[in-house]
Amino acid sequence: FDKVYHDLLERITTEGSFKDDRTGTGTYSVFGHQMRFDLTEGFPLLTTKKVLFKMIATELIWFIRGDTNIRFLLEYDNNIWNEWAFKKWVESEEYEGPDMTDFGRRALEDEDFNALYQAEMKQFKERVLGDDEFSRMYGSLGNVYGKQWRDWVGPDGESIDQLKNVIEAIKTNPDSRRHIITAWNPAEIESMALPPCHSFFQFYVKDGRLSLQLYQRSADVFLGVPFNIASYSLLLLMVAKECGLEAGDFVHTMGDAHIYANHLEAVDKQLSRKSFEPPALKINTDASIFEIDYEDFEVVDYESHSYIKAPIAV
Ligand code: THF
Repeated sequence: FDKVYHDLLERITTEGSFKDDRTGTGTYSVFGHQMRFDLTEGFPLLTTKKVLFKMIATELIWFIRGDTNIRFLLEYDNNIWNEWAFKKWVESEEYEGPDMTDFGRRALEDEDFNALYQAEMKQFKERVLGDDEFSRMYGSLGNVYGKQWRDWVGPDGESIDQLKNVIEAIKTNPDSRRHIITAWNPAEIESMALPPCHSFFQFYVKDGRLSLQLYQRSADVFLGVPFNIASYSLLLLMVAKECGLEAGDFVHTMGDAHIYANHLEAVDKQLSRKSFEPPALKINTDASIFEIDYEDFEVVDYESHSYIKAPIAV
């Protein structure tokens, strides 16, 4: 599994071309890449750096619940979506603290500002966790993944539960070529803190095996992709179990696959490491996919190299 991912890192570092991006960091990118993971061989949690399964599992459960408020994530000490909610807060009318324009970049460049930012972020998290009214207003990321998966609003205001519908269709009509869930809702892009990166996926059933292919329009290959691989593989295992099928392949198709310029050193470090055998994943419950908790998952025999820290681009 690590090799498939390392091949992508290597492809971008050798063939990738430099491009400016929305965040002002700069990236090396290729356009169009596909990886395939056969889940009968194990669970694709990378081993050449430590990847925090808890963050991946709690984020996925959050999507499945149709939740779009970071409070749920914070309750599990999952901080991966904080910056996007924080951005909405500091750009709002109500915010009266110190100027946080471009906080992502400035926090990296200016130590004094970073201290100010950390303090402001700490307060923000405490308010999202402790203050219901504030949380409703500013903990929400808008109509992001969870909303579109579970409650896509149709032309007459009706709610479409894409995830429920697809599971039902896999059970009753496995050969269908329409097992699709899309988070890319053009009418609602404006109301999202960040337009969906992993935007569209499809299931496929053959010989009792369920496969899933994801189209990811924009892939932060060093920080995001290890999460995305494990997340969709976990979703595939959960849906397969729900439908009484075995898991087949997770196929990961990417549009703009990029490495941020300030991740290159971290990438070199990771590429120099030898991989371990992949772990296995167990789901220790018969609860339905809509009721599974984080505690029901068990990662078995995960042996990995240490973390490699790198800054997230906002
Ligand atoms: N924005 C950017 N620039 N990259 C992304 O991958 C990304 N995501 C989500 C939304 N916007 C994005 C958020 N997903 C980490 C991992 C995934 C994220 C956000 C952040 C991250 O920082 N991981 C660290 C440690 C995490 C921790 O300890 O809390 C890591 O080392 O893996 C694409 O889905």
